Amino acid sequence: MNHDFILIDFVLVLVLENAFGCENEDDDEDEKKMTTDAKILSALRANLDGVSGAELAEQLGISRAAVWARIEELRKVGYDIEAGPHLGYKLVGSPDALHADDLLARLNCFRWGERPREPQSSKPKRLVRTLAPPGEFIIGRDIRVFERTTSTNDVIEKLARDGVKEGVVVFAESQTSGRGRLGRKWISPERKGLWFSILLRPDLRPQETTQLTVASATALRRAIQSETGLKPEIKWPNDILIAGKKVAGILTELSAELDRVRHVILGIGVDVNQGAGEFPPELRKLATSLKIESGRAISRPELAAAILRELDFDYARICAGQFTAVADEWEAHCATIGNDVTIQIGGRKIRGRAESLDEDGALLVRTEHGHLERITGGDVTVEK
Ligand code: BT5
Repeated sequence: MNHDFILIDFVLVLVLENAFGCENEDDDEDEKKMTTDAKILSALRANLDGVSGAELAEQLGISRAAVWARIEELRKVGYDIEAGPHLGYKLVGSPDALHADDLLARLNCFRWGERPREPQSSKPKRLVRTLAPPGEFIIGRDIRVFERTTSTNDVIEKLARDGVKEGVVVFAESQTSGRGRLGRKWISPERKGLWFSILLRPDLRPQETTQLTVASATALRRAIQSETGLKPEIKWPNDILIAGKKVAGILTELSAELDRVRHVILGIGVDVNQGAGEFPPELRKLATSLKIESGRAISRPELAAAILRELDFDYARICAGQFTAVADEWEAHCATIGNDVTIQIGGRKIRGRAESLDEDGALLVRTEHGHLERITGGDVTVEK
């Protein structure tokens, strides 16, 4: 029995076949998750110069009075929606809080490769895009937001056992027991970052799941760069760094049989709007936030949607067997490859030069004794 893949990086839960009743939910589950509020926000985002109440009502199959009532509710939770006889309804501002409807709307109003339309003219008040059909993407087709959880990975684990479809994302505004690898603590202050987990059910062998950590890192890097203009670097296996400090971490947890993955939970933490003094003293030299690095507050919902879109894109690449393309991109932005590293694996220390990734996403290190070691977990220090 080969248990190599248990090493360090993953929490592996070996489960007996059919131990849990993991039936997928109904096929219309995606449809159910798109509430009226999500549809209204999606239409408003797709039509930034305004959309008439009559058209919204027709598109959603509800009365104009019902549209108006929902708009009032959205205003109460912080959406700034202008209204006027010629303007129709126009979204001019959104709160920084995470709302599942809003995140769904952001994902449904445009997809990968399409960028949001800039406001152009106030004239045509027609819906320029109808809502994306459900099922067009996987990651984020079902989004749940909690004010507070223990760890979002725990919530996803429960959903996985209940048979919920892959792609569900759980966000928490704060976590009381956020964790890193090997039971380390992950600090998750309220409304300062993005603390979320995703359920995946990929058709991969357990030892290939490092591919998903690698894909998450490339997706996170792209999203952070496009939303902030910063240039993050990736540190194998699970860190995103800016100016040498950690700004995001990935925790990949796996439930598998001997040769088949049952489900993977990707837990992602991104430090977004903490000020320099808001990190605990022991982290101040090691950690940073996007706000500290960019000098401005970053919209968490906007960043969250960008990350989910990029993750979906990379997950599609992994599922299509295109890990090499993901790995090439990863290597191009990696602070580890080509450098001398020290890797601590439990009580063992390996020194050498990080050469590349292999086809499973493991790190290949040429040791000081000239051997090529395949590293699947551990803590890497890059020697300067
Ligand atoms: C990680 O572990 O970097 C994985 C972090 C994953 C967090 C997410 S949040 C949503 C989901 N739910 C969870 O419970 N977890 C995931 P690791 O490589 O072991 O790094 C942990 C170390 O990072 C700690 O020991 C600290 O030194 C440092 N650290 C803790 N909180 C941090 C923060 N907010 N920002 C930067 N570094 C932090």
